[in-house]
Amino acid sequence: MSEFINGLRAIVGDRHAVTRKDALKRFTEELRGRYQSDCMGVVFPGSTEEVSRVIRFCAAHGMAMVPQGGNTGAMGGTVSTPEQLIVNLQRLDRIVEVDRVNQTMTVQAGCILANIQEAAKDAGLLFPLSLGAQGSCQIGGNIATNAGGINVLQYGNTRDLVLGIEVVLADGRVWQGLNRLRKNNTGYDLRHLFIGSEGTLGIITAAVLKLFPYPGGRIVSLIGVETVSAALELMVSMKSASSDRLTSFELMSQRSVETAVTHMAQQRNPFDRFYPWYILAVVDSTEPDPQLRSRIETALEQAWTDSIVRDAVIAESESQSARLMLLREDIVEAQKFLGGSIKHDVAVPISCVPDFMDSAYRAIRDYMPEAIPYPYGHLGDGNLHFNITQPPNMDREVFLGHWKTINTLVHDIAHHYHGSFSAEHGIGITKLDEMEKYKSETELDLLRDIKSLFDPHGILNPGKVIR
Ligand code: 2HG
Ligand code: ZN
Repeated sequence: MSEFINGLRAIVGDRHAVTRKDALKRFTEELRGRYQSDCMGVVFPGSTEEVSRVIRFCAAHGMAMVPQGGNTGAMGGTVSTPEQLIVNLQRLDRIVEVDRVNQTMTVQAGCILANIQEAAKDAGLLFPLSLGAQGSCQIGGNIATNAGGINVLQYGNTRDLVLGIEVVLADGRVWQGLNRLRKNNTGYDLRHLFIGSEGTLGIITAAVLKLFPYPGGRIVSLIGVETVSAALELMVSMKSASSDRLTSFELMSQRSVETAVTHMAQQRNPFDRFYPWYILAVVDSTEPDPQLRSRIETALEQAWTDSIVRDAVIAESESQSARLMLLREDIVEAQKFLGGSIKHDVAVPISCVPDFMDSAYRAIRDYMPEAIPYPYGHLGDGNLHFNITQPPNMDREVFLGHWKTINTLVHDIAHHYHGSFSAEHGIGITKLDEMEKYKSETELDLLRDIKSLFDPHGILNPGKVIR
């Protein structure tokens, strides 16, 4: 083994191939603590050329690799075994070019998402991908997992934000697909195979990202409603009042807001009582637009008159906007104060969300009456984190032992509404069973054929996405 490591060191330099157990922890610790992960070492290539040489070297030795960015994924996509090598892209952290006229940015895969957002902002532009882990996740990982976040409603998933990619293939060849064109209709679009492939088809080393005008005007509101159906009525009227400029339309349950207000020091009840559901709505415009603001106010007043809305606040300042937005972040963090939680990331057609919610609440009540649904999510995309927190008197581990059964209840209901068992977080190793259960044999055959075409010896992130 030491001969193997020495071979890697000859490629990347002594300091950039690590095997010390204490130094590996950060790369093998898994976000949700559900899986044991270990590896034979972590290698940090410093260029596309080095990634290519590492892959060739591993291929020659039959060594399986787990590509890794910021290690912030939720589905165990970067979990490794003691025989596998983690290939971490963090040294490829250069913003290569910002093209203000083309409105694109070319970046290396290891760039931290927040740094990309900053670089775009410095050029008066926006890179709209925005999610909780943005301070540490890397764009290569975002692309490999087709990350979602809170701005998908207006700008789409990562898939919609990537014009081109550079990928190192399983045999070490480099596919230079750094396309900067807005239109390029030349046969199969390979880029889309790699986006969302979770490192199973190749290692993404660079990308061309789409940028947008920076929204200098932002109207953030927090709204209390009685039902999810009312929230959807409100969405329709806010879309129209804002001329379809809704950037986020996020749903939070009473339980989640109450928990954040109780446990997070910086949170206060935004209204003088709690409501069954809350919406955080964000409307963006290039410049501050008083007319747009007054149209939003009128829409909210009308919704209040029509008994769709029970209460609403529109932020008066940037700091108030930030405070309202922090509530959405804090409800995720606050879950842990209720003990263990079993997570979901489903999507259903937006009009089916109320029925999905009713059925899912009923199924949980029937299965484990004391368990506490803690749903929230991206209502504007029909993507719900229908999370369940443990009954207060149950042992945490006993509760988490029901993970699979509770997942099945919720995923079956999403499936019934022609939904998805993974709308945002991908597959990793967490959702392998669901792939087999809910996808057709035809689709699974095609997916397996693609995997064996790109990675015939199964050395790229084996055992992830598809068995
Ligand atoms: C979010 O929407 C993230 O905040 C995390 O996708 C969701 O872990 C979760 O439940
Ligand atoms: Zn989410």
